[in-house]
Amino acid sequence: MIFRYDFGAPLDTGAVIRHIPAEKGVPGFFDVSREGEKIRFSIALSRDDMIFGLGQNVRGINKRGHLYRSWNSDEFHHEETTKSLYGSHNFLVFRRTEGNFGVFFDDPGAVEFDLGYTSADRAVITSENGNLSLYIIPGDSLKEIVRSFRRLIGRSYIPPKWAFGYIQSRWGYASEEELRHIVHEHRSRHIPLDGLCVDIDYMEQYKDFTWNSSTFSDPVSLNRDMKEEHVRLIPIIDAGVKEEPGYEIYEEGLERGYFCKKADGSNFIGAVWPGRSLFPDFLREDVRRWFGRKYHALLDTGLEGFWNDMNEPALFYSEEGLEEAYRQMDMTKGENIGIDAFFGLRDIFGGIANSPEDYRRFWHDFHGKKVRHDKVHNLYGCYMTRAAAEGMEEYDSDKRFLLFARSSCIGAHRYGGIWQGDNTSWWSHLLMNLKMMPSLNMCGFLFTGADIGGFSNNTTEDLLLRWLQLGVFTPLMRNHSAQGTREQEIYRFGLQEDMKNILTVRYGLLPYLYSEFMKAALGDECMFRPLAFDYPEDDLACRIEDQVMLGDQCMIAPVYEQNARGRYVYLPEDMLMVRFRSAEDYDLLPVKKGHHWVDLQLNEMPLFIRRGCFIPLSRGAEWVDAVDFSSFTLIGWLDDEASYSLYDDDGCTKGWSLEAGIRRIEVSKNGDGFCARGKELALDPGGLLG
Ligand code: MIG
Repeated sequence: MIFRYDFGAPLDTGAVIRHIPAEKGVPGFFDVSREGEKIRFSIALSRDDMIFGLGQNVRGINKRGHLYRSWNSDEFHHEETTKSLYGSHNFLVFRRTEGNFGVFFDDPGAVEFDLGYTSADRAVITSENGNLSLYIIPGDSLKEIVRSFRRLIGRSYIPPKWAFGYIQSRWGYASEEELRHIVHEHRSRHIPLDGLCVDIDYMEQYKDFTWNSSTFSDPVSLNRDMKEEHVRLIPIIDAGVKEEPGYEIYEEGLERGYFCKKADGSNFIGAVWPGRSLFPDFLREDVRRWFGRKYHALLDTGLEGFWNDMNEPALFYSEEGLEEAYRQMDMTKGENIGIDAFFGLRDIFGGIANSPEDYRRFWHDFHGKKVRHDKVHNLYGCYMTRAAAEGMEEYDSDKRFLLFARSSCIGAHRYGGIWQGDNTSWWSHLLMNLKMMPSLNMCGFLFTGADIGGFSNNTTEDLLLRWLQLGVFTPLMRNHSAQGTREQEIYRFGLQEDMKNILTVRYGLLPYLYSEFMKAALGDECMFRPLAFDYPEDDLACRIEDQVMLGDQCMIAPVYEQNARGRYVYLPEDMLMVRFRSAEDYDLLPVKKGHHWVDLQLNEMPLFIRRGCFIPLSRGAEWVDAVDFSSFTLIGWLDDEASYSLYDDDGCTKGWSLEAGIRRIEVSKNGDGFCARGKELALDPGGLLG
C-alpha cells in the first residue's frame, strides 16, 4: 500500500508514474506544522531508529544525525558537512522500532532534512515552498518498501552492455590525435577499455553540438576507427547555450523563444564555459523535443553515448550579479575600509556563482504556467536528461544509448544514469562512493559510479588502485580527472600491471554483474544494499557502514585507507572470500560468521560470496563484446545443491525480458564433488564448492 497526501498546490513533477488518489489528513506519527509558506513534518525517533536513502549525499549509509538540503548544486569541493550535492533524491526509509516505512517528498523546490541533528529524537523535514505530494509507504521489510517505491517511480534506465566496460576520461583531452594515442596506450599494453569520454574541449568555443574543426577534423572516421578498436567515444553536452549570433542553436532558440526568461520577458543570461549563455527551458515539451533532436547530428557521426553536465544549472555569474558586485566594489573604492567591509567584498565575489538571487531571476513555462526557477530548481537537470533520452528514443526507438548526467532528481532515473559529481582524490571519497551506491539504488539510480581515482586534486597510485578495486563493482566504471591535476590514466603509473589485473576482474565478473544489474532493473530491486536490508535481525550488521551487499549472492568490503594491507570485516553469516589479484589469479578462503581481519596486499581485492550460493566467473577480456557469456568457472561454498539464475540478452536493443533472458545454472552433489548443468553453457564447478 502507498498513501499520498497533498499540501498546498503540488506541481506534477513527473517523478511518479502511477496515480495514487490523495488521502485526507496524515498518519498520526507525522506531526505537520506551517510557518508562512513552509511546511514542516516532524517524526519522533527512538534511540535505535535508523534512516536510509536520500540518494546522492555525503556521510553515512544511515543518514541519521545530520542536516541535508535538497538543492541541486555544483559542489566541486564537498566535504563531510556539505548539505547539498548535484542531485536531490527525497526518498527516505525509516527503520523504526515502531514500524518501518518509506517516505517520498515529491517537491521540486528546496527541502531541508534535519535527521536528528537539532534534536536527536526527531527527524524534521521542511519544504520551503509548501507545495508537495507526500507518499508514505509502510511495509515490513526494508526491501519490500523500496520495491514498492520503485514501482511507483518506474523502471530504471538500462544502458547498452558495452557501457559496463572500463571508461577512460579526463577534462583536457583536446584533439583527435590525443584520443587515438590514449587508445593506443591502452590496447598496446592490453589494458581493457570500452569507452573514452570526451570533455568540453572537443567543442568549438564550448558550443554544444559543434566540433572544433582544427582539432577534430573528421569525427566520422574518428568514430569508425575507434569502433574498430572496440572503443566508443562519449562526448559531453552542457546545459548552457553560447550567446553568439550565427550559431544555429542560439539563433533557433532565440527565434522560437525557447530560453528561460526573466520576469520582464527578456532572456536570462548567465555565464558558464562558453561565456555569456542562455538556458533552454527544458521543462517545456517543445523545447525538449527541439534540444533532443540536436543530438541526432552527433548520432549520425556514429556516436552512441553522451554525458550531460552543468545542468543544476551551474551558473558562474549572471549579468545582474556581476553588475551588483561591481557596484559594491565601486562604493568602497578609495575608502579606507575596515576589515568587515573587506571580508564583505570578498564574500560578494566568492558568492557570485550559483547564487540564490540568480535562481530567482528566471522563469519557466511548466505545464502552461509561469513558474519561477527556484520553485522547481531541482527539476532542471532531470528534464535535460529527459530531452536527450527522448531525442535518442526518437532517433532509434529500439537501440540502447549510453546517457549519464550530473544533476538529477527522482524521475531522471528512468532516462539516464548519473555519475556522482566532482569528487576529490581523497581516501574519504572512495568510502563515500561505496556508501552512496545503496542510497542511490533505493532512489532508482542503478547505473552510477564515481570518478575513479578522484576528480579534483592529485591522485596517488595506491588510491587509484584501491579505487579501481571498488570500481570493479560499480555499473559505471569511469576513471575521470580534472584539468591541471596529475594525469590519471592507468599506464602513467608504476603499478599499472596491478591495475590492469584488477580490470580483468571486472571483465571476468561482467556476466554476473550484468545479470545482477538487469535483474535489479527489471525487478525494481537494489543491486547494492545496506546489510540492514538482508540481515534485519542482526543489529551488528545493520550498523555497518563500510561493507555493502552486491546482488543476491555477494558482499563487498573494499580497502579505503592508504597503506592498509587488509581490513576488518564483519560477516553476518559464513561466506567464501575470493581474494582476487586478477580474473585468473585468486585464492578462495571459507570464512566463518563473525569478525575477521583479512589480509589484502595492495594488488588484492576481496569479494565475499554467501555460503550456499555460487557465482559464475568468465575469463577476462579487453572489451565487453569479447567477454564469453557462455563458459564459466563456478565459485562458491556449497553444502548442497544450489542454483543461479543468469540473465543475459543482446545488450544493445530494448528487447529485454526476465523470462526470456534467464538461464538457470544448477549445481548438484556428485559423490564427494559437485557437478554443474546449464542450458548451452560450458560450466566448470571449479572453485571450492565443497
Ligand atoms: O565546471 O567539463 O563535473 O566532470 O570534467 C567544470 C569540465 C565543468 C564539471 C564536471 C566534470 C567535467 C568539467 N565540468
